Amino acid sequence: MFKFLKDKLKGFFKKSSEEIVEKIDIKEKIEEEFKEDKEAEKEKAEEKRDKKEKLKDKSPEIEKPLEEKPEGFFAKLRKRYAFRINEELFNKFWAELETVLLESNAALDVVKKIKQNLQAGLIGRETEKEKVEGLIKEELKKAIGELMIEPFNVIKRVSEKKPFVMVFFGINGSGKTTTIAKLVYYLQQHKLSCVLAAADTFRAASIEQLEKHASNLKVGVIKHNYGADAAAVAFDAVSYAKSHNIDAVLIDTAGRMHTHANLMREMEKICRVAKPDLKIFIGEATVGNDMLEQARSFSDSIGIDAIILSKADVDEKGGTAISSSYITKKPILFLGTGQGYGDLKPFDKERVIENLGL
Ligand SMILES: Nc1nc2c(ncn2[C@@H]2O[C@H](COP(=O)(O)OP(=O)(O)OP(=O)(O)O)[C@@H](O)[C@H]2O)c(=O)[nH]1
Ligand SMILES: [Mg+2]
Repeated sequence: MFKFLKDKLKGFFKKSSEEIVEKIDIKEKIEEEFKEDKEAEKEKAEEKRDKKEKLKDKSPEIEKPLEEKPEGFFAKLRKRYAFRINEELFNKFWAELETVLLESNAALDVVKKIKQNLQAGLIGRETEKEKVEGLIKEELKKAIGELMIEPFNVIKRVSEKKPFVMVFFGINGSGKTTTIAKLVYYLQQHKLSCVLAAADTFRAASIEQLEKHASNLKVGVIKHNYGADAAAVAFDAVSYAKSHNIDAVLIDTAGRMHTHANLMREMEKICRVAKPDLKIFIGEATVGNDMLEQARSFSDSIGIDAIILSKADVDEKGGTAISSSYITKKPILFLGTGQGYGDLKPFDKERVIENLGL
């Protein structure tokens, strides 16, 4: 997972730390940065000499050595090895890091935000040359961490209201039906009962696909015929859950492009009728920036509460995972990590950052 970004970052740090630390003339930087210190020292030395001269003139016999304040160990070390990260140095490595992030499917706005955070955290910082790489990595981790929103506890939320209604939407083939089945499995593991609504009355074989999962997982499916009103199916499923004391209703919907006005209106109707407690956008991690655009459009027209990123197991790049929350301002709840029922992992910010190998 996210191998591309991880490898690219590794390559970037390997190359850049060599470039930053070795090729940049640190000595020159030190001299530049500490020129002021040197001038002040020179002035101090001249003052001392003047005082000495004056004392000599007054009474040469009682001449006392002037107290020499020894220069501290750390001050010496700082002069020899420390340098300040300035804008010029920042720009040198940023150009390359920016390419790494963009190639990894991070959204443009996200890359801009990372730049701002890094600039704020790095420019003007003083460090020893050996610590530059570590410092940049720390700041990068912090910057990426700030982009992601900590997800809420799904089990807790579902347990708070009965029935808890969730509707899932996204473009065609993004993994909605499979993710619903995985989520049923996850809820069952936490002793929560479920019923499914086959509100994709549009795509051939969609109802049978959902029924197959339902039969494997031993949950009920509320269905109408193909071509029926999707909102009516959702409504019936909620009524069924109410009358059968079921904890959660999961509404499967037909895949739709965010640009298709009629289908977006149908989605709005489903939401009006079923009054979902959570509107979940299922996006394919591998799709990158297009997925973020879809999420933004769905968010603008229907409003989304959370995201599940499917197919994270086949997403080498990783930029979508770090960008989705910043773009939509909504949390990622889970990552789909395979085709089995157990392949749904609660989204964990720290784990994602760890995965980047920084
Ligand atoms: N590797 C992998 N494959 C997945 C994952 N989630 C879904 N898939 C696969 O993606 C394909 C499409 O999944 P569906 O669940 O049918 O997608 P959908 O969004 O319901 O599709 P439509 O109803 O046609 O819009 C299937 O072959 C799934 O097995 C995942 O997390 N990882
Ligand atoms: Mg489907």
